[in-house]
Amino acid sequence: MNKIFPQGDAESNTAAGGKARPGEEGDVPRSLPSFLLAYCGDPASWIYSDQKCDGTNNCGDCSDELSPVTACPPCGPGWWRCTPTVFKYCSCIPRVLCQDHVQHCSDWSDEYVCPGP
Ligand SMILES: [Ca+2]
Ligand SMILES: [Ca+2]
Repeated sequence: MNKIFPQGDAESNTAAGGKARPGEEGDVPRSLPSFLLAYCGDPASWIYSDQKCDGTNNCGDCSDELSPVTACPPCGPGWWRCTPTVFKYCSCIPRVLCQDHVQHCSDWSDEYVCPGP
């Protein structure tokens, strides 16, 4: 996953005081412009705004993927809608996980309903 770092001079970021780099646990992203950030259902947690609605559970509670915190569009063409068994995904799994003989949906629809990638 590519992360967006702010454009512009790096010196102003260091000046803002960070030993911690953005993305590290416990870091408060004071030095980043707010448009680069999105907050999770738990306001203490944050993600880069491009991690919102990307299908991956970045917040840990899926609040970056699911209402009411975000209004993400439904699964795209590369995704299969189901309740995943894996922590990494929220309401969709990538279709490459269909028909791979491993259960990724709680109802097994990735193996028995999804036609595959
Ligand atoms: Ca996400
Ligand atoms: Ca599967």
